[in-house]
Amino acid sequence: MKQLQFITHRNEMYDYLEGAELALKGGCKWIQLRMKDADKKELLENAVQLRKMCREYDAVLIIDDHADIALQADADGVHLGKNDMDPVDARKLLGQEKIIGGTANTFDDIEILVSKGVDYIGLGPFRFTQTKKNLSSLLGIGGYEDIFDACREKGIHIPIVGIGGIEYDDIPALLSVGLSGIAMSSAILNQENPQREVERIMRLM
Ligand code: TZP
Ligand code: MG
Repeated sequence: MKQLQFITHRNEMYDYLEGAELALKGGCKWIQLRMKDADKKELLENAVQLRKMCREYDAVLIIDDHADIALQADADGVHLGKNDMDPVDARKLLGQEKIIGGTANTFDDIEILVSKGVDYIGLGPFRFTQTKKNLSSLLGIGGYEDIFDACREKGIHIPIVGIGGIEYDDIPALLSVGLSGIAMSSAILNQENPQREVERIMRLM
């Protein structure tokens, strides 16, 4: 089965944890707590609360950017962007049991992240999105195809998840390129019924 990763965000309707709870209720088994504007105290409070919720639903909890918060909240792992802690240092801090993910925009990024021992890679952006500021070049399906060709050529077989502006109708084509999963935020939260949208996506996975 392919994986849906829900990335938290907030909009006029839902706060971070409200959105996460709807994703969990819809059957999503992987939540990334992403709170770009929060300070560490607020992030830790939300992480501890979401830790409990994810345990109830038997879902994985990953903290965006902050390995120290992942450790303090006893989350399952951390997702590191290019400006965050080096994955090698995060591994020293978190140990072998925790999950470390990294962001890639190119094949070169993937090679570097693999050499640094990450467990999975978030590759994007697929298309324009307002959820993330300072977006890198858009990949489109063609970009993913090229990068997967390069991975196969170099014998790289790490789980890679697509991210950035992905909508329900994009999923089949993206999965057929070779992605092991899809990370989504706004296309779920902006639905009239986010929980039902997650249920629909999970059926597709
Ligand atoms: N990294 C690249 S795009 C993105 C992140 C965190 C945002 C994903 O959210 P959306 O709303 O599915 O584009
Ligand atoms: Mg980040």
